[in-house]
Amino acid sequence: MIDLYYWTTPNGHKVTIFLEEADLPYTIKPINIATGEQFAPEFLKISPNNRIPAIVDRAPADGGEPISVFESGAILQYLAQKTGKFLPPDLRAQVEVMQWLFWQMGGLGPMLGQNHHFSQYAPEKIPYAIERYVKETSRLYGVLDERLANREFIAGNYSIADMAAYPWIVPYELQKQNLDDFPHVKRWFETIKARPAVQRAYAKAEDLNTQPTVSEESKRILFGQGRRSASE
Ligand SMILES: N[C@@H](CCC(=O)N[C@@H](CS)C(=O)NCC(=O)O)C(=O)O
Repeated sequence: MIDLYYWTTPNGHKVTIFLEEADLPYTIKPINIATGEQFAPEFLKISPNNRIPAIVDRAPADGGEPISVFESGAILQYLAQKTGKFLPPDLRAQVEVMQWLFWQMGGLGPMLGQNHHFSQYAPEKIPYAIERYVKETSRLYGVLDERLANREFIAGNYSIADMAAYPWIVPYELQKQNLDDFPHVKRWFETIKARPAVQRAYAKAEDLNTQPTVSEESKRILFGQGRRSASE
């Protein structure tokens, strides 16, 4: 059984998508990041970076003590290795998946996150910052579009690379992107959106969080963070 420490954000959706696709039993442990639950000492033991998602696998493959994992890319890789699903064993095919997974983790996610921040949440509209991240978002969509021009999924077969990227494309309108400009991304996006497991994953999010709007208090919690002291 997997415990999933989760909130209803793109990085959270990556893991519910995997768990639904692989049909693995799991329990959601909600961590409401808008109210500061990510700072609870018990959660920080599992996720020292005070971010969701994180998992605890209570039945690891080696039969030993429970294993906890934070960072969505590491979680996807762990679950893929545990189940033998969505990460091909063949060396070359695996490299294809892993480089695109890291591309998502190091590029697509962080850059689109900054796009969301400066376009929607920053207390002042800074045209330079908005333009910088909207343009970088377009560039990354362009890279993905080229990649998908001659393959159905990012690394050939449907894989953890697709599960990592898809939730970040869902808010494309907020990111000031038009999917008609990226026809291969559009086709890929519609294909993944139609998958029953993906629909189940997003339905879980809707059940949990009926108020996804970010209040002024949650902005303070999320965007006012500085260094935590070790004694806190
Ligand atoms: N690189 C991390 C990023 C995780 C992350 O940024 N999570 C956000 C939600 S999408 C979060 O938990 N934010 C809480 C906070 O900023 O305190 C991952 O992919 O797991």
